[in-house]
Amino acid sequence: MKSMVILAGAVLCAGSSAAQFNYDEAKVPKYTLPPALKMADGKPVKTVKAWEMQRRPEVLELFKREVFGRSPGRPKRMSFHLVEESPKALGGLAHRRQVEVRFSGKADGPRMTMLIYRPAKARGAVPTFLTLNFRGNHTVHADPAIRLPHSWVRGRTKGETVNNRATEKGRGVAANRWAIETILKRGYALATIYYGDIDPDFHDDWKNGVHALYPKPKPDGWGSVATWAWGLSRALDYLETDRAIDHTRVAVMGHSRLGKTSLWAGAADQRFAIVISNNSGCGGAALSRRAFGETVKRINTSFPHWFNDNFLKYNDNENACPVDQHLLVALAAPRPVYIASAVEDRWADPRGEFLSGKHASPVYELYGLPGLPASKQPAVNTPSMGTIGYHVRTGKHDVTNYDWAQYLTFADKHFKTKNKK
Ligand code: GTR
Repeated sequence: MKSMVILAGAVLCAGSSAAQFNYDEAKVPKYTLPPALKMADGKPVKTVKAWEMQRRPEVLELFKREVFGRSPGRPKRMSFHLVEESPKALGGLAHRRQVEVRFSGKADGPRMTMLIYRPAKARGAVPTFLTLNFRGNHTVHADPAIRLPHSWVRGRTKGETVNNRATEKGRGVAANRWAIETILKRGYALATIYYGDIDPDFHDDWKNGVHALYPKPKPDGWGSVATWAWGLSRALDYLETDRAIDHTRVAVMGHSRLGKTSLWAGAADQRFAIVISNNSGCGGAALSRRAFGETVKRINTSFPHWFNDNFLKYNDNENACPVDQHLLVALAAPRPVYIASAVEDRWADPRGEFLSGKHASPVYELYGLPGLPASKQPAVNTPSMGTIGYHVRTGKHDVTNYDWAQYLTFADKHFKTKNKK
């Protein structure tokens, strides 16, 4: 891993300053986006069939080859183990399960632990938000029964980790990002996994996490974002076996690098019913060609392990890339996608995130669905919800109760959940 200092939401490498990045709308370069509804050879795409049979596979392949990398399928020997369960968690509000997914079937091999809370009183299978977390399952709630992660963890506060192992000090430290009680009261389950269980977030040349099970990839092989997304698909493999969960109504949600991950998970695996990107920025919902805030070159330099090696070709050369991020959103069609920005999160280019939703809309319209209804970027704290939803809220790079409130409303609308608030 390169030497770097991690600040809230931004990484500054030694010797660089934020001044070299553009935050001026007037200085956004002129660009032409690859059209959603035209094949790479210029042939127009006029029907859902042509989108699904020709253009969508073409775009998906381009993202695999040029951006995120190719992932393997479901491992043959993968197994699921219920390691803990309580029908009366969180003061009786939740039924809690902790499930270990052993990727090679071995207890001491690469594995991830999923924490699942569902409404204790729910009758029948419930819709679910599936999300990765940054600091360990035990950080999402003060619940003392949540297991500490077994994997490498980057501590953020004093004592949260010792030698990159999580400690009790981290319990509940990220709870303000997880509206767990609200989610449960609205009739949804929440399933979460520590992302480092799948692949620890540093560049180690594909040795740790699940990469240990596979040969070192070629230049178009899976980077960490694709690997985390693969882990989400494996989580969904488990959820398909859990009768308390409605696996046909799973919304995959993620913040920041994990928002990039949820977009790619939803693109690569069409079993996800709703895709939610929270402040995902460069390599996520933001259009790369705008080079506003974080750029392709910067992200490839700070985080060489996130994307595949082919993506390096587009450093300072975004226009040469055969895809841009509106096409990542379009890969979710006709499933609903929600894109959330924050005013102070300029590094992630809120306007570029909005424009991705806008430019993905023609694909939804082909299906006879509204894409993103707003013609201009909506005012602050004024969500626009079609089959694509968008908001820009006040505040910084974060996940807030406001964000969750919109995701719940959006999920109610599309899952047709009957809810008393
Ligand atoms: C930043 C990175 C962003 C975003 C963020 C995060 O430093 O530049 O692309 O992913 O990290 O994931 O917290």
